[in-house]
Amino acid sequence: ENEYDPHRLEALWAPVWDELKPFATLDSELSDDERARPRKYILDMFPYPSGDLHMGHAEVYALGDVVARYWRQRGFTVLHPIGWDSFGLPAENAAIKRGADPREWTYANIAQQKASMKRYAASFDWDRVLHTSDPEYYQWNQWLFLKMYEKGLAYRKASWVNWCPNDQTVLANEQVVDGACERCGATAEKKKLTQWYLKITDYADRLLDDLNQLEGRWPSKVLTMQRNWIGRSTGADVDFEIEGRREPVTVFTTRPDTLYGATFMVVAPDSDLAAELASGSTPEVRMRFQAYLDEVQKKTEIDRQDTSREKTGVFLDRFAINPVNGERLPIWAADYVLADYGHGAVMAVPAHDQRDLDFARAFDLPVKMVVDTLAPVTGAIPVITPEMLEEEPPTIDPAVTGEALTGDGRMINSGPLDGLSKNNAIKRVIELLDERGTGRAAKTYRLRDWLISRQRYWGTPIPIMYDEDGREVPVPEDQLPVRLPDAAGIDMKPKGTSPLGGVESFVSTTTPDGRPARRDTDTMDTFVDSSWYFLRFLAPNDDTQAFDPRDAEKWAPVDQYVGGVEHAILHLLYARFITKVLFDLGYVSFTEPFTALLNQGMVILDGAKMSKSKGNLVYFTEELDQYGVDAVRLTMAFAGPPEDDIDWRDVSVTGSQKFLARAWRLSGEVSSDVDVDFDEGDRALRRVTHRFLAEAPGLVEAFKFNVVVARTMELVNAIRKTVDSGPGAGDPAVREAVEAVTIALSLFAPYTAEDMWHRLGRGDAAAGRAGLVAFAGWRKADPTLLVDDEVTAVVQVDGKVRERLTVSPRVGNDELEALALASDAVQRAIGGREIVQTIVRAPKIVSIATRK
Ligand code: ANZ
Repeated sequence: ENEYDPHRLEALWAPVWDELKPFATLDSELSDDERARPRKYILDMFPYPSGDLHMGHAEVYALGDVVARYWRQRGFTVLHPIGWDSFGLPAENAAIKRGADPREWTYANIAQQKASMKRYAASFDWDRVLHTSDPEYYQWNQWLFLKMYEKGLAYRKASWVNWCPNDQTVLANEQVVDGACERCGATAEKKKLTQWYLKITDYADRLLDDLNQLEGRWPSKVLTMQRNWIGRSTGADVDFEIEGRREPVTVFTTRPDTLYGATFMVVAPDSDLAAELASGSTPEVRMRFQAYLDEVQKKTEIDRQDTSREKTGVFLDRFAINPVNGERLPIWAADYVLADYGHGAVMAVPAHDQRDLDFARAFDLPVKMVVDTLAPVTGAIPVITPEMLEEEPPTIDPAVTGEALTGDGRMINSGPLDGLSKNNAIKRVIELLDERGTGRAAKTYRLRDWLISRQRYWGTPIPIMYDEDGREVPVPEDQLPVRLPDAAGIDMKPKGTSPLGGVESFVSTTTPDGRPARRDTDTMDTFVDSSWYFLRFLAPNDDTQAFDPRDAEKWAPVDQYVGGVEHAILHLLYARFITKVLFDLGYVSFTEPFTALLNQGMVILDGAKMSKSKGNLVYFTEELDQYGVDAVRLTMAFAGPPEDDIDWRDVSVTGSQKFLARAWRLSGEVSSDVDVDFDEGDRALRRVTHRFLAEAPGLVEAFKFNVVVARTMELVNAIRKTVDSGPGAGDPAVREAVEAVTIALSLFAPYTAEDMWHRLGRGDAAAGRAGLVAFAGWRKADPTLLVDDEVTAVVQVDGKVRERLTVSPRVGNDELEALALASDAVQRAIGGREIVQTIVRAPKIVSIATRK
């Protein structure tokens, strides 16, 4: 009983917590006092149930828990739920490979992960668990789909889609990474299919503009990635009459100022427009166009956007008329123009656009300069020396140099625009086009509508049927859920059409007015499931609605979201989109789902991502068996700033364990009198304690968990000195300090902290969960104790002073070293080089030498 044994503490406290349900927050579980407190919603990204938890989970759930437990100590009622993102391909692939039932495979993994999470003492509300593969959950995906369908936000269209030849299913644009399937790495292909889309493009401006609200609360890297993904371009739409065609063709351009320099038009070969223009041309053109199209279809998007590639194309023997000067422009089909960007057609201005210039030079098309980039637009007029006048000036003509002139300058050869700068010419030409009705200011986005149909089994059935005339009929809400049939007897092998198509009892149905109908056999992209799950946590057991808007008022939006940066685009963008849709539908009163975002780094080994294939896995449960839960959790927090990767080779879990043992031992030495007057305690120690109490909250809120741990170590050291060579363990300041340590440790090492609290005589069994250390409450710092009694420690890196730290005179060598390494300035000076020697002389100096 007097040795620190983490496994004994785990066995002792886990059942107590199970019994008391400390973190249950359903309304029925809250006391009046808890209901009256301010609330926080802290959410960790929910896991996908493939196998047991891994070290990545261990990190995110340790860090998210620090935040949740911290706000509880600050007097908030904290919602911290967990569930499983349990639909998706891995379950189905396991089924195909091993003949397992995807449902059984999934729920067995969930049970295992859940047990591991409990053991890990993550402070989740276990009454709110959800699984997206439960009909009780996915019926609300179907409800959401129907709501969006009513509003015209869910629609079906035939178009070229990304196709994974290996998984035999379509992929959203977001799921194609570097031209390959994000999941299996197979090169993505193009296929023309009729599929369901959600109209995220209607929300492009709001998705972009609202990012400004998140500035400073989300990692700037994520904000940039979202901005680039949405990719707004501003410019103009210009209408060109086409000879032999009734309707004009519209092109999008960011440079309408260069309209007088257009010398040809290019259309995307895989657009309907190209096919139509070719079909109205000569038989020879039709043949050459078809052959070209066949070639193009074999290329990936990436190839097509590669500017270094040789330009290819076919002249369609058709002509467009430039609306400003009546010039006749030959029309070509070429694959550097993409069918699904802008209008799938461009006005080519080879003098000022490099892709157009490369094409013009390859096919001998005219190049006409309309911007004199040597003419200054602003600033001083260049000095011309006599020597310069002597020499023949080097030409800038793009037709000669092969370099398009993309810079600013004065307009030339452009009629009414001549002499204007680029920006003024853009304004002027848009006015001219507006007056004539042949063009207008316009924006274009890189963002595409969200393709959600998947030809797979293990997902949410799309709640649409088709009558005998093939017309869409939405499933009435009161017939939801459209249940996924049992897996037994279903052939899940990918064959390009949904496995559900083979289940006649599923497919065959009737319309609400009694006519025979066939169900849609595709399932939804699982990103639909996770786009609104944070709302379902508010009422996971409600079978009358997706969530109660009144609960949303109470808890949402999420105050702090914690998870991996791999979700920087897809998941976060979709969740932001659906939140705005729900706002527009009147279900929520906010427009952004996640007020703040923390992206933790990865856990790596020897500088490499852990993976089975590399054989460098560290097993989560083995670490827990060896060191105990608390030491692993503390190590995650102490390893460094949460955003950085943790190399498991560089951390010392043993060190964490030794520190916990030191802290725990103190709790047994403190005098048993709980009613001491702290004011009578040793002032020197009290000063250290109160500085800690004052500083730690700001550090937690800034996610400097590692520094908080270092400060806790410093405090433990100070207590040790007071006990061993100062006023002794009976001094009231010792009890005060050990209690502060215990409450701080409750964020990082819950088993150890609970036991310390109990040994200190504070854990009150009669008080229910309020008697647990998790609800002890952060102690207030006494301002009169915050003055002085500190020294400056100097940190040198390779002989140069890089940092001055304010520390307690009683700081230990280990803590001082940790504080030094936690400093940004020191890290910058180390610059990623290997540390060869560190000399620490607490409390004065740390000297670090690196390998040069
Ligand atoms: C004429 C022009 C002149 C252009 C010039 C650029 C420079 P971002 O900025 O990416 O939005 N474009 C339009 N639709 C396209 C498509 N479907 N596939 C390939 N290219 C397309 O690019 C907008 C510019 O890309 C547009 O402005 C158009 O070329 C081209 F000196 O129009 B520009």
